[in-house]
Amino acid sequence: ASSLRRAVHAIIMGPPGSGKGTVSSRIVRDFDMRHLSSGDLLRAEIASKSACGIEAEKYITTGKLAPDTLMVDLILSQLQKLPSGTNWLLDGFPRSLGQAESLSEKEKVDFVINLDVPFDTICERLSGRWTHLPSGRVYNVGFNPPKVAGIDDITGEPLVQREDDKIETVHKRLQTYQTQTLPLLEFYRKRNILHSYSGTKTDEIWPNVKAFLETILVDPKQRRHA
Ligand code: G5P
Ligand code: MG
Repeated sequence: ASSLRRAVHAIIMGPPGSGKGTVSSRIVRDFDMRHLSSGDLLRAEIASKSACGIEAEKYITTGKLAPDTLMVDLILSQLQKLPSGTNWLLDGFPRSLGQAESLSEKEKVDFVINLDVPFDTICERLSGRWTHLPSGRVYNVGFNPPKVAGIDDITGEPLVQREDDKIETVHKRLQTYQTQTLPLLEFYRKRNILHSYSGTKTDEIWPNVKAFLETILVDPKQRRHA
């Protein structure tokens, strides 16, 4: 009785540059899930110069976390806008215990995918990342270069290097991850919903993530290429 199935709610976690955006784009390509990236949402708020964007920008450019209340309001309001029954995948939220607790008060989370990628690999990757800000699409000079340098494949619009991908800010973001976000793994491990994938290459991690998702999203309607 697929009409009775409950929506699937998932989180993708991992340090900055671990491939959350890259893996998420493969998930939405192959499965019926809505991807919500907290970083993409914040960058959209900054671009539109909203009060929330102006507030958040100070934190992003220094590699710190934006305040919990701002993030919880932003994400929960987005989730409320989704039609009921939507399968969702949160990328980059929650990132603190406070955020995780607020989320768990409002929403059931079925599983957490954790990308465990060494910090050395990350520093190398982020220096070669190019981003299409309006869509959040990411490229990398070596790994998945755009067809034309500096131009988004789909829209033909310019790509930019994110302000916070400067090496000093990357180090700060990794520190923030270690002190504030890493403890969340334990929060979800205790609830028996944490699934970790280790590696230095997304192409090696992805088949394992995909195989896991196929065991959860078993209804053919939830698979794009079934
Ligand atoms: P974001 O935007 O969530 P981060 O730092 O968590 O930022 P980021 O940088 O977006 O995460 P990612 O999505 O994990 O990284 O990784 P990605 O973009 O897919 O891949 C990184 C690069 O590596 C890309 O160029 C990709 O092409 C390449 N790549 C992928 N796989 C491979 C591979 O196998 N090989 C190679 N060579 N390359 C590969 O958050 C930004 C800021 O917003 C605030 C914070 O200030 C945060 O710092 N924020 C929040 N604050 C508070 N609470 C929250 N919940 C917040 N969320 C965001
Ligand atoms: Mg990302």
